[in-house]
Amino acid sequence: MPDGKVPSPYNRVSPDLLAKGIPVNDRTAAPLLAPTENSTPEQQFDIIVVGGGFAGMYALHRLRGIGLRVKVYEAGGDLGGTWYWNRYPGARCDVESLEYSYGFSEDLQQEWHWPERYGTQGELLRYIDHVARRFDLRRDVQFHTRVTSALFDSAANRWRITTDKGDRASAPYCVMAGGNLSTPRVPAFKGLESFKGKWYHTGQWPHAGVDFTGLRVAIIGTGSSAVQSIPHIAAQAKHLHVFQRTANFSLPARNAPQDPAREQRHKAEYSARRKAAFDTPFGIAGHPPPTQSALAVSDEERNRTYEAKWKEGGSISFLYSYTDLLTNAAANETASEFVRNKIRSIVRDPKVAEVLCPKDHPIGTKRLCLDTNYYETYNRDNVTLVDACATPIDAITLEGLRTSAASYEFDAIVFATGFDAMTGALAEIDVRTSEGRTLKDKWSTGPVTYLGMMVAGFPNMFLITGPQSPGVKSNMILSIEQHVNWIAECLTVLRARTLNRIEADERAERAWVDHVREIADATLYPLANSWYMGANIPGKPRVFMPYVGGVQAYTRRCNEVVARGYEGFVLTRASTVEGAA
Ligand code: N01
Repeated sequence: MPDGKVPSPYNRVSPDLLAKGIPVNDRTAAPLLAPTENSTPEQQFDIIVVGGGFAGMYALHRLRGIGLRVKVYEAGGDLGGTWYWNRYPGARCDVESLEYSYGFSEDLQQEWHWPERYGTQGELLRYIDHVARRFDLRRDVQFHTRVTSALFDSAANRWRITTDKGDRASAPYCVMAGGNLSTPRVPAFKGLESFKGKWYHTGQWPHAGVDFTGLRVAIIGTGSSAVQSIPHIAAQAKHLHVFQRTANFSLPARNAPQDPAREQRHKAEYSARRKAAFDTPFGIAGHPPPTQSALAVSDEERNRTYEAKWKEGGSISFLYSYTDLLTNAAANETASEFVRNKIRSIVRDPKVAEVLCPKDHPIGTKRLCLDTNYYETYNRDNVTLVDACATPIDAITLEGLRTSAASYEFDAIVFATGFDAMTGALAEIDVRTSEGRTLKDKWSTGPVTYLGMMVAGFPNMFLITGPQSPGVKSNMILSIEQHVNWIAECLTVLRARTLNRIEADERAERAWVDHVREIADATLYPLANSWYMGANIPGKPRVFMPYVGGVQAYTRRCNEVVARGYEGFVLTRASTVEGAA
């Protein structure tokens, strides 16, 4: 694995690697077959959707609703995307479930009951299954199938898709809904293949679960996945060593059973709340916007505010304490130091506490983690924190792991080392046009899109919550619905005007990319070595990828573009040699 990719369960994996317990989901259900030759006849659809997570599911439902023949290809064995793959212990959403759920159907949002404030991975899959059954989604989804190439045949005005199972399919339009955090990456540590124990990646966790009872376990990484899983693994393992390269800020989630009165109130005003969410920066209603700078109040008042937010739990509310926490370093430092002091008060060993205190980035500029008993876990006798910044990991060894300072023996290693975020899923597909343009070349110095939804030079290909959209900096489901609705309306307009091609204009794209960068540069976000910047993948261009101007500004812009006759897009009727829309 020289490039550090986790072997996909649906690619051929050598039997000796399989025997070592590489986390391969659905081993029995997903035959590890070589693709058949490209002799299969091409299937034709009106639109092809790549990915069956929350985005692909809603795209299927919504696009069916405007009368299109839709086909979804999904690599996993079922719907769910992130929630299908990320089955590590403690996996749970960090946005409250009453918000992190579809709003497109009033009946659906009324009938579903979320038992806890934040949904567990299992609960989210149950919800996904309910949605799939209720809207009869699975009949148009082909599972265990990874799209490998997408070619825009300009003369035919069709996207021609091939898959790892040898399928060939085409449609005038395609929707890339492969997700932002769906390509797990294991760093290219020397010696991984020699390790005699088992190893796992949090983002490709075995469906049967893993029993760590009595085992000596290492976990590498301290991002959200690690912060959630560490307390659970520590409770099982004989001993857990946590290898932390960079300390991360985490706030208490304060998860709890759903309060029935709160749920009732929420449901009574659901549609108004969903609407109001579009008028907020993160796409989540119910948090009054801050009105003053953190530097405009006394230390006592500020600490009282932070203390109240700490007790309440959740990240949005905390970052919403003051207007300038993400734009002014001095203001941010007050919040950062508040959390560092909390860490110092929770973790009994002052040396361990100091290593856990993040000092290299302002709070909130990396994805803020939410936890249950994360810092408390370091008070356990069976947990050891290793500072992998001071003593970096040299290699994985036959027995375990070696740092620059010591050797360790483990029965299992957990890689909580993250994803090739935001561009990884698309980079795994050979996207090109019949004129010879490739997305790989176009994005060689970082992704460029118009509104995070289309790429100039690649007509009729839509992205859902792509780079330069608010996606990952928002309530993902709300952003997904906004994108899919925009696309569905756009296709309806094209059809009504007997047009069949839409393409982003290069100048509009450039202006949008500049705008996204200017907004980011006015914040503290670019100061962190985050996956938002591509900083976690060696060699990846360092470009701040999300749009951080807020959901409200972004939605307004998307609506204005439509009101001005699809400003920045070129809509045409392409004469085709076959199958025009
Ligand atoms: O991944 P990450 P994640 N040697 O990239 C470390 C979403 N999510 O899977 O910071 C040693 O955040 C790396 O260290 P450093 C959420 O958006 C949501 O945890 O690069 N360590 C870091 O500590 C989240 O942000 C939920 O120095 C190495 C860790 O691995 C995103 O997914 C739950 C290393 C990777 O952290 C990704 O989270 C889980 C190396 N060579 C995830 N390489 C919820 O909804 C990397 N690391 C709650």
